Amino acid sequence: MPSSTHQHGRVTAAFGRHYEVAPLLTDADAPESSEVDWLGATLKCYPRGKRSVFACGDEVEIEATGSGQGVITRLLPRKSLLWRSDAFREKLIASNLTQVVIVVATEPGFSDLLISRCIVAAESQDIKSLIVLNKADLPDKLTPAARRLEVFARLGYRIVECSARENAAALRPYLADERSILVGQSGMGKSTLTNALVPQAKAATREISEALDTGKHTTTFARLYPLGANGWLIDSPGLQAFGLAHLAGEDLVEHFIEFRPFQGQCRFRDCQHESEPGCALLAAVADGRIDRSRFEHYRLIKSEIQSAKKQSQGW
Ligand SMILES: Nc1nc2c(ncn2[C@@H]2O[C@H](COP(=O)(O)OP(=O)(O)OP(=O)(O)O)[C@@H](O)[C@H]2O)c(=O)[nH]1
Ligand SMILES: [Mg+2]
Ligand SMILES: [Zn+2]
Repeated sequence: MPSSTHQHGRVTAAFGRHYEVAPLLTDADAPESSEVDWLGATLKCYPRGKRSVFACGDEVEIEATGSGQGVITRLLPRKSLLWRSDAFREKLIASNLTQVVIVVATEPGFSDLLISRCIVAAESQDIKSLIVLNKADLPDKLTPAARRLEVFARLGYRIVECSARENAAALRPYLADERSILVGQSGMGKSTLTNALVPQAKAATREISEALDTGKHTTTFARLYPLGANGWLIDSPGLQAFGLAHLAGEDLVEHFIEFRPFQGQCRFRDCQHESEPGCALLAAVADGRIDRSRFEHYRLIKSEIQSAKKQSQGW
């Protein structure tokens, strides 16, 4: 039963055992809890019960226990959940997102397979994807990097070029009123973008050479920042792998949006799109209606899901 000590909160950082939770103002007439300008006013919260795991972005019910601390008593329903997994482990990344912002840069080089993985994760949760090409201030490298993104642009994914160092304003309209997470490889500039967009953020950034030398990522946990009146932005640690073992293999094809028109068009109902005669997907790859690199990404992710399923079953 709600009492004065019960309130709604948003998980702004997850540290495993404890969480940072920002209190939310709740309005009985409004369908959604509204955010408050909470920077610096978060509570250190522990979950009630040992097994509960929360994600950055979760809306929770908390009970203040005094001196800036509290207990998480309930998880409110998640509208979306981004997580990664291999055969043995699952890791929550963030929840209640409206958008995944995939950050790549003119340098260091980026993986287009990782972009496809991020898009698949977003599509599987019915949330938007946006690709940011950062470090546009390095002109020699801009054209080749932009060219590598054309395949995604042709599919309709939005691409924004900007420079976190010089001017990140181009990105602002895409983030207004959205609940976004910045994801991508280490060194692409996610934290620098966060600092440019959220002046109070002071997210840790470090020279890439130093980051690579120590083999560590600059950002070690995801953190949520308020952005504009109704939105927020999560800065997350660099992704090295983005395992999607939790996806059902048969659904994967749907998360490659350009494959959808060919679904159900193969000669065999149970076509695996490997080497079967009359496969509509293979035919579309052969005549260029489906990009070969995207089909390759599909194959790699699919075989990874299959082998993770076998491993976790102990085969
Ligand atoms: N030239 C240039 N350098 C940038 C830009 N944005 C970021 N950098 C530099 O790139 C390096 C990495 O930036 P970070 O913001 O720490 O990268 P990150 O994506 O947060 O990295 P992780 O936290 O390790 O995932 C730093 O040296 C930044 O100064 C940019 O727009 N232009
Ligand atoms: Mg970072
Ligand atoms: Zn087929």
